[in-house]
Amino acid sequence: MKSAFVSLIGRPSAGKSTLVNTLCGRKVSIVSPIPQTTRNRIRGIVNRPEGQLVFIDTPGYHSSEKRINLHMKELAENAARESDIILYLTDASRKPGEEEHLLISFLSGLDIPVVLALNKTDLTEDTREIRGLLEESFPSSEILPISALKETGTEELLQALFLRAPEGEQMYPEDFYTDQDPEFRVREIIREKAFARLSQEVPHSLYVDIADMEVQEEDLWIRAFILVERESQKGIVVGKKGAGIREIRIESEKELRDLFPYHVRLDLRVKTDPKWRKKDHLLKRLIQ
Ligand SMILES: Nc1nc2c(ncn2[C@@H]2O[C@H](COP(=O)(O)OP(=O)(O)OP(=O)(O)O)[C@@H](O)[C@H]2O)c(=O)[nH]1
Ligand SMILES: [Mg+2]
Repeated sequence: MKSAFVSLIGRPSAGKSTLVNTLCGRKVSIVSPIPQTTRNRIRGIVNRPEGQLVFIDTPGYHSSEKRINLHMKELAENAARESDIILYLTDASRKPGEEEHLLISFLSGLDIPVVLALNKTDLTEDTREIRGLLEESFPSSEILPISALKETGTEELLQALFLRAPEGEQMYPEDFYTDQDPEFRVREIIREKAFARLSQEVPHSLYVDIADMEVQEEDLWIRAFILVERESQKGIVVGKKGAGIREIRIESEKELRDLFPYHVRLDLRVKTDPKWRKKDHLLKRLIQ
């Protein structure tokens, strides 16, 4: 049996979380068009007759001196260092930028096999520039064209990963597809629904906290907060006559009801937590 930890590394919005979900055949990690959606290391487990691959989705690789970005970059780097195989995902629809060069220099310094996947090939035919850069940087690695969204090339990618995976015992029972605790999943689903209806700086300025979760017979009661940095952002999230927060609540409840075997009742409110992105103790708790 084969068994490996595979870290998924790539610039923000390359499609890492979409790919983890496609490979696992279900939603493991939240997705949005906003760069830097993923803030954590998220495990998604794939079981096949060949063995088990444990994927580690990571925050998009991005260089910035902001404290939160430094935490996220370190998290991605540590996930890469601790994995058996690195799956480096690039976005074929964008010109390779500074992030690509930074990543290539980081990955070149590690002694871990790198598998290269070129994502979003449904959007473009011309992949010469990014291919050229990858061929030059990783001369012995094959480049696999895929579309995580349209689910093309992903079986071939799995086969390529199993080929490089070492022999070993499975690390999780076969019916596991992730190891996230329920509270974390709730926070992430609410964050995804909030990201879907907000723009510019507001998504980056929010996090979600759970006050309590309690089962009462058929119901799962969840009391949660969306925390933003400023009063003005609170108004944006709440929306006209509360329409914004209501929509986030309803969308979250829909998905949570599919996830938990209870009738989920969500009490969702908005609060401010000024300068939370500068609080190291909070960042340590939120970004891990
Ligand atoms: N057309 C197309 N869009 C894709 C594909 N894969 C992902 N996307 C879209 O790209 C956007 C970003 O996807 P994510 O999966 O959140 O990207 P990510 O790399 O996890 O982003 P971060 O967590 O911010 O680093 C979303 O709008 C996805 O729907 C693809 O193969 N084709
Ligand atoms: Mg992501």
